[in-house]
Amino acid sequence: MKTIVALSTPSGSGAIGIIRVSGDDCLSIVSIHFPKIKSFSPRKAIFCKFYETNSHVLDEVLLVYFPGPNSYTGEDVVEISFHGSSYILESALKELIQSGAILAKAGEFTQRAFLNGKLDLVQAEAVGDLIASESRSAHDLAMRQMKGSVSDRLQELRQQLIDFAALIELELDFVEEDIEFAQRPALHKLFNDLKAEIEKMLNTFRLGNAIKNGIPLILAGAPNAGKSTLLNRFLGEDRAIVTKFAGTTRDSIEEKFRLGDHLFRIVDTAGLRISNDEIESLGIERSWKLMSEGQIILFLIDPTSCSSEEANKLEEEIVNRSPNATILKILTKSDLWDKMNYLEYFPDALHTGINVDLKNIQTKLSSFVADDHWDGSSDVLIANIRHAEALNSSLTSLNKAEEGLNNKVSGEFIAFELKEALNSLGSITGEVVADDLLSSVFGRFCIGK
Ligand SMILES: Nc1nc2c(ncn2[C@@H]2O[C@H](COP(=O)(O)OP(=O)(O)OP(=O)(O)O)[C@@H](O)[C@H]2O)c(=O)[nH]1
Ligand SMILES: [Mg+2]
Repeated sequence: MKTIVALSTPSGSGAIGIIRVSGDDCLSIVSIHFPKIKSFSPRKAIFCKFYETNSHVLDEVLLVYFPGPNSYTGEDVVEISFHGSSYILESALKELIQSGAILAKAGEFTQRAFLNGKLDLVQAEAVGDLIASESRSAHDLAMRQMKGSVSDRLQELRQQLIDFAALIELELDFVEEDIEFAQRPALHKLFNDLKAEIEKMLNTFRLGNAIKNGIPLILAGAPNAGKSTLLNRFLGEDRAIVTKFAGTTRDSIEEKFRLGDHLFRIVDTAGLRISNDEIESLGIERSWKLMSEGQIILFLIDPTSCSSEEANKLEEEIVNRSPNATILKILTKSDLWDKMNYLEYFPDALHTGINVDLKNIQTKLSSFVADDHWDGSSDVLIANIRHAEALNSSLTSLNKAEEGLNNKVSGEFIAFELKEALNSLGSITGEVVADDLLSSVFGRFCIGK
């Protein structure tokens, strides 16, 4: 493989910047710039000078050599820590390219690690997730995937399918004798078990995705209820416009914030009412749609302007439109009212207001997260849309195969669908690699990883 080079730390100035080189000619290319080093001891930090080809010293650096196959990529790798000036780092890259290395593409180091069998595709993607993780739960999830929990489970599923497909193939070889090696009741049971397993994994996607990208938290309620005010308080900044006029928020506003170990994606929406204003109506439509996709809805009620009957009616509609969401009722503007008065009508509600801290709401949110295992504590979690799509298509193939079995269609058809299901499962870990798969997976990485 040609030797690649890239800056592995973010560009810009910093205390240090690390350039990584990997490939067959790694040592011969690097040694051009370190004429004083007689031997590159493996895995030892060497303090030395980096020379440009014109013998000018560019920097004093720390160099570590990892001989393949015991390196990240499985190839010979050298990592050089420079002082983090953009001039030094750009010059060093230029020098190494002049000496024969080529600039790495996004994710190419990890792609080589995959191609050299150092990690499977799920683990490679987990490296990307780890770099992008913004909370402890997202970090834990990526670490678990790197260790291979999803890969192991998929491997078991694939093995069962392979055994199954082998029996069907055997039948095909003896088609004239009309022998059934694969006992039908046992086949049906296997189908059901497999499908249940895949469905179980698919069901974790909502959770896995929420942990990775933030748990969706929708602020909903009538106009003027205090939604944007609460958004601003969660974020600690004046992100959304707040006015005394009902119908201020038109378009939804989405921001992330961290609470304890978790990342939330909080969405402020247009207040819900029948409106003759075309723009506001579009915003309200969007609010309903967001709520139907939401996981937790903070339903805000200003009890000074909304009766409990009106609030109950609105809540009923929210429940109807988003049956899977957890709804947390919050009475707002408590500084304006006598608490006992209104809390009597809404016994299960929390409250907020000027000078009321958010502790009670935050504690409740944390308890929801723990109850629904949004802390990433489940063993196998699907957090990647590519994996979910592949699981879905394997399920489709299994359904077709089962239908074929019920309708007594030819073994060839069943064998074909089983192979399709196997391919879909195999594409998740990278055992089966379609042409454009690798570029789409690794293209999302940053350069230098
Ligand atoms: N006294 C008091 N006023 C509040 C409180 N929360 C919000 N308000 C006021 O209520 C009015 C509406 O607040 P917003 O946060 O804009 O309400 P909203 O729900 O986003 O309204 P729309 O965007 O129109 O749907 C503003 O004048 C706020 O200052 C509160 O806790 N106490
Ligand atoms: Mg608003």
